[in-house]
Amino acid sequence: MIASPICEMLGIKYPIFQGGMAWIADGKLAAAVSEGGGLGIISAMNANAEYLKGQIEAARRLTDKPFGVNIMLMSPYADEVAEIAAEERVAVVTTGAGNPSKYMERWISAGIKVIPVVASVAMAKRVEKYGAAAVIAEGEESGGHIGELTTMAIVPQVRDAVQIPVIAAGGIADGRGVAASFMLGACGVQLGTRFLVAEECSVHRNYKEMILKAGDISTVTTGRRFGGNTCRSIKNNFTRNFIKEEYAPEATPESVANLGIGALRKAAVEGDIQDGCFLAGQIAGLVSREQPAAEIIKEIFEEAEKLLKEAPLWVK
Ligand code: TUI
Repeated sequence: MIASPICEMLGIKYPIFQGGMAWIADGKLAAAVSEGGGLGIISAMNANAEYLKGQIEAARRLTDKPFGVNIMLMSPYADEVAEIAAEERVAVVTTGAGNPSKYMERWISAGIKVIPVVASVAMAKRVEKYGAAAVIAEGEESGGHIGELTTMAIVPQVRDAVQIPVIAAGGIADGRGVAASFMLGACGVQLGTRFLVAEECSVHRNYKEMILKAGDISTVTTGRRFGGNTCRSIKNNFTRNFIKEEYAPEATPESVANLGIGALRKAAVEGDIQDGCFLAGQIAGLVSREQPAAEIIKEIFEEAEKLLKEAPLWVK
C-alpha cells in the first residue's frame, strides 16, 4: 500500500485523481473511479448549473464514496456552476484554465477541499494563500489547455514553493509515472488520457479509438502563437487547419480565439474524426487497452509499489 497524506485528507484508498475532462468526465465515470478507490471528478466544462446538478445526482446514485467537481474557469457559466458545487457540498473542487481565487472562500466555507490545477509556481503560491488544500501541478504533456512547463520541471519547483501537498499531472499513465511523480515530490497523481478509455467512460467510440491507436508523436499543440490558450490534442484535419490559420500572416488573437468553438463536442459526442478536437496527453501512445476504471487503478498501483520497493537497488 502506498501511504499518502492525500488519501488521509480525502478518505480515498489510492492517491489518484481522474482529470476533469471537458465533455468526457461525467457522473458515471467519476463514480466508477471513486468506487475503484481513486477520486473521480465531474467536469462542469462549458455547461450550466442544471447539467452539473444532474451529473452530481447521477454520481451519488452510483457511489457513496467522495468525488470532486472540476470548474473550468474560462467557462461562461463559471459563476453558476461554482455556486452549485458549494450548495451540493461536493468533497473536492478542482479548477483549471485560470485563477480560482474569487470563488475559494465560498467553497472553503462550505467545507469543500479546493485543489486547483496550476501551471506555474506563482499560481501555486497564490492559491495556497487563499486556502487551497493541495495543488495539482500540471505539465505541458497533458491534454487540453496547458501551460509552458513540463511535469519534470514543474512538480519539484512547486513542491519547494508551497507547504500543501502536490499532485502531479501530465504524461502519467502507468505505475512508472506514479513512482517517478513521488520521486519528484508529489504525493499523488492525476490522470486523464488513461481514464478516457475506461469502460465506464461514455465518450464516442471514435475518440477511444483515436487514443488507443495513438503513438508517441500523435499529439500537437494549437493556440501557442498568441499565448494563453494553448491546447494539446491528437493530430488530425482539425489541428492541421487550425495551425494553418494560426500561422497565416493575417491571423490575429481574435481570429484564432474562435477556431476551436464546438470542436470538443464534435469529437466527444459526434466522434467527428475530421473536424473534432480530440484533446489527449502525450502519453496516449502508452494507452492501448480499454479496461474498467477500478482495474486501471489497481494495475497502476501494483506496478508503482513494485518499482518503489525496488528503488533501493539504485543505491550502493
Ligand atoms: O484546464 C485544463 N485543461 C483543460 S480545460 C479545457 S476546456 C477548454 N475549453 C475551451 C477553451 C479552452 C479550454 C480543456 N482542457 N488544465 C488545467 C490547467 N490550468 N492547465 C493550465 C492551467 C492554468 C493556466 C493559467 C491555470 C491557471 C492559470 O492562471 C492564469 C492566470 O490567471 O494567471
